[in-house]
This record gives sequence, C-alpha cells and structure tokens, in this order.
Amino acid sequence: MRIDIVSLFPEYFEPLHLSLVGKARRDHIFDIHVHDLRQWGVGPHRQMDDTPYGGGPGMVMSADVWGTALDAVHRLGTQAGNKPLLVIPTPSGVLFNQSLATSWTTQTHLVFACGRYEGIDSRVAMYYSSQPDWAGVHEVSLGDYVLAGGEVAVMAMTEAVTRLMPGVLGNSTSAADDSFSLPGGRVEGSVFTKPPIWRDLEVPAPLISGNHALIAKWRAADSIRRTHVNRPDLMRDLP
Ligand code: 6GU
Repeated sequence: MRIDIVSLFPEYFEPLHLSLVGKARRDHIFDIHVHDLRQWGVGPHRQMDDTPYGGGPGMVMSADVWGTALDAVHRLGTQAGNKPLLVIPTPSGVLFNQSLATSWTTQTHLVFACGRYEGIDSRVAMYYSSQPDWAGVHEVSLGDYVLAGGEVAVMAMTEAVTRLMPGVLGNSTSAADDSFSLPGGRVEGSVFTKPPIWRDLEVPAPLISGNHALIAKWRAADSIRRTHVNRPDLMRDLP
C-alpha cells in the first residue's frame, strides 16, 4: 500500500517514523509520503484559500489548488496502475470505526487530504467521487467534537489502518482480540500483570488459575461488563 498525505503542516506527521508504523515503513510493508499543500498554492503568496460564497466567518480552501495537488499525487501512485481512495477528514463526515479501517487495508493507494479553516470547497469531493481513475471519496470524522484541522484525524486513521496490515503486528499480538473486533463489537476487558497483589488489590483469581477455559470465560464476561459500563451504545449489538 502507498499512502499520500497532503497538508499545510507536513511536520505534524513526523511521529509516523516512530514505533509500530515507523518499523513497518522501514520493513516496506507500506510507504507514506507527506506533501506540503503550499507548493500547489497560487501566486507569489502561494494562496490556497478564499472567502466563502454566501458569506460567513473564516476561509475555504480552493478547489483549484486541491485539484492540482490531488492530480499530482494521483500520478505519483499510478506506476502500479492503482486507483487511489481519497479520504477527506471532516467533522461532517461519516464516523470512522474499526470496520472502516479494516475495509481500507485492501486498498493499494490511500490519499488523505487535510483541510484547515472552514474546510475544502465541496466540489473537490464531488469531482473525485465521479472520476473513474479514483477508487472513490470517503469524508470521514473521528468523533463528535471539532479539531482545528484534519491532521490529527489522519494520524489516527493511518495508525488504525496500518496496524491491521499483514506483518505489522507480531504474531503474539492479534488484531482479532482488539476492542470492536471482538464478537458483537464489544470492547476489551481489564488487563493485569505482575505482581499478583499491588496496594491490596488482587489480580482476579481466574487469571492466575492456569485454567484456559476459565480464563477465556472470565475475559468474555469482563469485556461484556466493561462494554455495559463504558459503551452502553454498543450493547444492542451484543449476542
Ligand atoms: Cl476528521 N476533522 C476535524 N477538523 N475535526 C474533527 C474531525 C475531523 N473528526 C472529528 N472532529
């Protein structure tokens, strides 16, 4: 997989050289290319935004600048003849979740277009969703709160998707045991390590019993308990 990220703040993405994602990049499981949108800006000031039609506060990013940028990034990935999926992070998008992340792992080329200010001229999403040499457009939100721009959302989405790709997690850590990948989409239960007693708090007995069936049963029950307490919205999905 090839991932291209276009942003006015490319430095935001330096941490993608670290930890699990950084290691997987060095292992060539996928590559990530970050581009400064400003290079496609117009005029001596490399302008990339303008006032909104209909009035109102703030600025809107120009379709023209984004069109030039996205066409250029498309060409960078087409050596393989692949169609890129365009992801536009926006609080007005569909909610990002584990199943959307999983569905993206089979793409050959992901392009993230990070908006700032009041967002990107809506004709950009319209245009690229109708282009046969693109795999589609997903406008995606991280959750019901507003960030200053798409960068932090793209960091989260990139990490969520890439850790699901074959070879990124070691065999000892399986994505099948992740929250939201468990049966019914529930969250993971509590976890413990040594010592068995810490400040008078004991590790639940089943976990130190050595009885694998008992351990599995305790974990399933604890996961359901935690889903009930923290995520009652998920409970209707449980079997
Ligand atoms: Cl994807 N972008 C912005 N700017 N704010 C958000 C978001 C995205 N998701 C939640 N809030």
